[in-house]
Amino acid sequence: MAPDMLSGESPGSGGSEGSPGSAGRQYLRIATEEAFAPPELIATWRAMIENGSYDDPGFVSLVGFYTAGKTERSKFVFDRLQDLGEERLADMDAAGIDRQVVSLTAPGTQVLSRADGVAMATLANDRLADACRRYPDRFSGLTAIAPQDPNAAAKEIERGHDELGFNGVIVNAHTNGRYLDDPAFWPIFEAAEALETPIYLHPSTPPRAMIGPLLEAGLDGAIYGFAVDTGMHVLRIITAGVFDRFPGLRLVVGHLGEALPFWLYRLDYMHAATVRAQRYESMKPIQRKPSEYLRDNVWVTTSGMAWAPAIMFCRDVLGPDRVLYAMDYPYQYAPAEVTTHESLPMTTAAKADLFQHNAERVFGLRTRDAATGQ
Ligand code: 1DF
Ligand code: MN
Repeated sequence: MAPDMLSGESPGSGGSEGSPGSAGRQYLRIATEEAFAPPELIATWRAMIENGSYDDPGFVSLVGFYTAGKTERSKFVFDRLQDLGEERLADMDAAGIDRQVVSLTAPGTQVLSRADGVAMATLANDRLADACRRYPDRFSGLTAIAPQDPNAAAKEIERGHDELGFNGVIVNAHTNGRYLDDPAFWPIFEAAEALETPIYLHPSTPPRAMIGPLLEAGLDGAIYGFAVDTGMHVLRIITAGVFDRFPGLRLVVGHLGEALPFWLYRLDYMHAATVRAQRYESMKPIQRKPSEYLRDNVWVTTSGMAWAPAIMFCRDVLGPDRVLYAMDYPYQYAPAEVTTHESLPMTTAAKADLFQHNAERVFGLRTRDAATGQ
């Protein structure tokens, strides 16, 4: 691993009593927003950057940076994204991570043509399924899709669930500036709801229509632009009434819900006022308050947000069963942040929920029970 990725003590070791986790921890550490990319996708992106065939400014900013490979960070990230074996496992061991829920990194297939996107999603899923079969105690997977072909995406969700043993679906933000509240995408929601499998709505750079002032200031990426776009994406899904139509649908949102938990009060107040005023054709009455969908249909992960006040706040306003651990490997491979999570002012049982049980419940993971070993 790159030495500058490490700071502070290694959290790998722990207590010493009867244990599901390494080194006698009372619980497993399951990291839930962990990225990979097949070399074929990296090569395709690289060609798109080099021949200028896709000039979306967010794509060029994000993928252009990583494919240029000029910095320690970009080299480390692109190297580790492509590994689903020894290097990744060694990094997990060094950080004390028992299991990764692995998903295709942003922007995934969503910048490709329909046909290329569908083929690439299939390839990525086959590759990830191989790794999960090779290391069943270390990796679980989410199904990659190409939303630009919603019916093929729905079929791939079924294949991922029924044949590949995956535990959810990954969608990497908007698809060419189109958001999932558009009914054209609803076969995706229909499939996920029917199979009771969650959709992880992961960010990417904002689309052309939004990115201007963010990009100008260097704020389009993970520092802030990701959250602006994906937080809005979640709100569009809520206000369009998607959860009224698909009440069993579950979304998982990273980065502590892309700041939405902090907005619950204002969202409810202003949504009610706006609906009452009949100000927008696009904002019709829905059955519940925005905060109710955010509490009942949405789970949040701590990816990139290893900060006690924010994590405790989210547990407080969403419920302790709604917040789950994530590292965001390899983008934020910071083993010291595992220690930060371990130091949260919480009981061991609450930490077991944060690190293990909440993830098992929302993704339907079957991992060995501490007491019975089953
Ligand atoms: C970055 C961060 C890139 C995250 C990611 O995928 C990503 C980054 C392209 O720092 O450029 O998943 N993240 O979730 O924070
Ligand atoms: Mn991420």
